[in-house]
Amino acid sequence: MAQFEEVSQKSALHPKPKGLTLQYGTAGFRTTAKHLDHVMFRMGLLATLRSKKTKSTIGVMVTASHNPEEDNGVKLIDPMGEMVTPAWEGYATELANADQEDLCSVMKDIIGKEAIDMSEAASVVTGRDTRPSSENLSRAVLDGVSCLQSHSLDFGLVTTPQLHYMVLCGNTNGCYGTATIQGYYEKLSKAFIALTKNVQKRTDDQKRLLVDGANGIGALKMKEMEPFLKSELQVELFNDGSSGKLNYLCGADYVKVQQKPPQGMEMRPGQRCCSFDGDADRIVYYYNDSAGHFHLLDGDKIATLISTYLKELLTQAGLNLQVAVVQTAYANGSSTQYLENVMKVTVCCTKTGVKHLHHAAQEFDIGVYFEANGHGTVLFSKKAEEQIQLLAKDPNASDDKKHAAKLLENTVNLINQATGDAISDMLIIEAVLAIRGMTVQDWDTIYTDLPNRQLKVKVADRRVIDTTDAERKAVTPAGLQDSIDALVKKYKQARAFVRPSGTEDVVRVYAEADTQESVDALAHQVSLAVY
Ligand code: 16G
Ligand code: ZN
Repeated sequence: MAQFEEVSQKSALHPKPKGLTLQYGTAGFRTTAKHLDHVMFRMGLLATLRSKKTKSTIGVMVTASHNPEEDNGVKLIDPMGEMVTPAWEGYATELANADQEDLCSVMKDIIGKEAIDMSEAASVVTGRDTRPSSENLSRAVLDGVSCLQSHSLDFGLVTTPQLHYMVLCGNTNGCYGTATIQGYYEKLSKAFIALTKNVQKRTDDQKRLLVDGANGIGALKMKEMEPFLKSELQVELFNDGSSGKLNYLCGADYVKVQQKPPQGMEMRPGQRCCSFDGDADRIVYYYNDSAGHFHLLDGDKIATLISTYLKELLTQAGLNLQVAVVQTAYANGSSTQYLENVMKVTVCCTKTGVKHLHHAAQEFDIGVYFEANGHGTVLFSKKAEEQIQLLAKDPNASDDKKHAAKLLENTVNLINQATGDAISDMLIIEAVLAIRGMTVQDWDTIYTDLPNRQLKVKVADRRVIDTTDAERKAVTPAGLQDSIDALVKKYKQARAFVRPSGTEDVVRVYAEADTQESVDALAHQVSLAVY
């Protein structure tokens, strides 16, 4: 077949470095950019096969998120804006690691296993972050796509969630929104303005937000979006990419891990600040108090703020819809306690990685999911969206109920349901704070985080650690969990777990307890038990 000849020929232009094996990990392939050209070409091929199989548009995003600027990565986006299924992650790994001469036979194998009709049309959309390597790498993706005569559309510089949004819009005949960058800005800003315009006495100070763009794509896109927000949000942008290096001493990951503000941000006491990560799919908030102490409001605090707001509106609207919050083992124990015992919402815990949280959240009428690191969104079931829309239009509903339903309707429109999105999350947080008349300090005091500590441990083979119960218990090696349990017993309000990282060659240790001294000691002791 001519298609395969072209694949053979063109793949020679994207040679695989000898002896290199890579794995499609938690968020796709990620490694030094130098080693990724062949992977990109091959992901162009695989995205085309996936498109033929699903008869839908598939996305390919070139980014390494919060990794250093020298790294890069790629991930595939499935028809509804989700991560690809595990079977296709397996194919991605096989295809990326195939020797040059075996490439076509590995492809034919996938085509056979999935019974793909190669005469089907295909459509692939691509996007990339601001890394210097991203432009060439995304060209390699498009080279792969063109080998199989697929239709392609390159969105160029976009945030990861913007590409997820394009894929979802493209596959739902525009019902979700218009599949253009302009369409994205218009949808979100319209909802944001509708939510905030009726809020009385919002001062300019309350409208002001300091944003750390991590010197990445999020900064660029915030500048583009600003005119659409019509001064309802006044963003002061730092680390906008004009001079600093991507993710270097800035960005959501740096702020969360270091528990300190990014470099270059001029914070006044009490001022609301937030940081995006390198591809703008994660966000954390923070402020300095008048004594100069730094306060971090992470994904758990965001989930609490949003779920509390949604629950109140549902009660006001008289809608009987179940709100659940999906967390991971990293969620601070105080947040889980507060959600379960005070807010009385269902809380469930999944393995780390957005795809796990996303799938769990789909099980509820309204599923709020956030990782502590700031990655998350809200999913509304069809039933929930329909009930909200019906009530907002119901001529017999009371003004109070209708008002709540309209707020809910605009909230649905403001949220990027394809995936966690720093820009959309920021706008929803700003809207909630405005509507509820809350300062960042009010938000922070909803509950107090338990002191916690994360450590990394380098071991010979991290795969010897196997976990269960959403990574909260180690099943192997034998005796490890018993040792952890014994250590945890020595401290008050304590909890600890270990898990092999899905993105780095390390074992991660997490601990929390009643005081910082206790938790530091506990984390240290647990890390010794891992050896
Ligand atoms: C990836 C995941 C993130 C997760 C992190 C855990 C996506 C898009 N990203 O970055 O959600 O928190 O991995 O890394 O799924 P770890 O396994 O090294 O701890
Ligand atoms: Zn990211």
